[in-house]
Amino acid sequence: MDTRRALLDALADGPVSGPALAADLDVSRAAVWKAVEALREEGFAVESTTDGYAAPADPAYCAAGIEFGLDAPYAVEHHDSLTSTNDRARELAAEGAEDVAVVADAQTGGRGRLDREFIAPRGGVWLSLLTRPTAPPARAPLFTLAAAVATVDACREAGVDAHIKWPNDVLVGSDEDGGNASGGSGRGGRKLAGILTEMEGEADRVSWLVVGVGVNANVDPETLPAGATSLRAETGGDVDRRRLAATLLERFATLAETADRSDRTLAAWRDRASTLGRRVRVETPSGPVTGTAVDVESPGALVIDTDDGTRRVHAGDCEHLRDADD
Ligand code: BT5
Repeated sequence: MDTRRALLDALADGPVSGPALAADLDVSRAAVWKAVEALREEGFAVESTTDGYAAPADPAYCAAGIEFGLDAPYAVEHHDSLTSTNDRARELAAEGAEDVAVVADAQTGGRGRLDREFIAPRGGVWLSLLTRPTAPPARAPLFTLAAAVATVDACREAGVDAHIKWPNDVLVGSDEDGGNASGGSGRGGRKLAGILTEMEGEADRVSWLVVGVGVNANVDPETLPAGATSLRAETGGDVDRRRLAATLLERFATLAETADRSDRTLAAWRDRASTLGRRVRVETPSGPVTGTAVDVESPGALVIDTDDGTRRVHAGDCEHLRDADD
């Protein structure tokens, strides 16, 4: 483990003196001092107390802040602004990196699926995690489901009752409480977060996988597309983005560890989904499929009971229908 992470871990256990740290980490005192200064420079304001170095009471939303006390095997890279955190993670993948989470305060060219634009102003959590799972490419959608579960759990911890709309939207509320005259938009609620997974693989193995998650955390919904909401708008106050990002990474790591046991991820997903049991219309690349969503199957297919029998759809945009709509 590098000195930086070891230092963060030591600080998580309480104040510790420079000499004790040097002995524990088996490095020189000068190396400890340099590592402390580097953390401060990043924005993690290590305090000097009579008991030695101590972590800041309220760590900032920066790389070290997110890594501090993080129970997941990821390093964090923080940027003030990027075109897209997914693009940066792909760049890191090309350089051979793995297990890195890229976060940015703002994105100027955030991407959704099918090259749609994703608006990502300051205040949100825009995060892309680069991993190299030992899984065949066909199982990649399971990681998207895992990310949706992790995102919902992080939002719920922040006090917002989020749910998943297949395949990867994280929403709050339902159409019915939107209260518009047409009785709902079919969106299935207000969109709080979106997920974009990209990967490169060979025939039998994923080479790299980038899971990009965008959560409208402390963002004014007026700066977002219609139908979007933010954690701040839902809770009435700023949420702790550092905790949100850390929880998201920790939940994802736990599910990814057991990705060879898809039943765990699927069960967690079903538990948090609002799509199952609903009448839906999914726009698939080969045309619309309408019916009742009855289940999700590995690696992420939505099972729909239609008038013409059971259909399994693997990709598409899903609309929640009111019974009279179809
Ligand atoms: C998504 O696509 O929702 C996936 C979004 C993934 C964004 C993350 S942020 C970190 C990482 N870096 C990136 O560049 N991307 C990832 P999709 O399901 O295709 O939805 C896109 C649609 O959502 C748009 O066409 C808008 O209608 C709407 N939208 C755009 N920005 C939004 C926002 N901030 N909140 C809610 N809805 C938004």
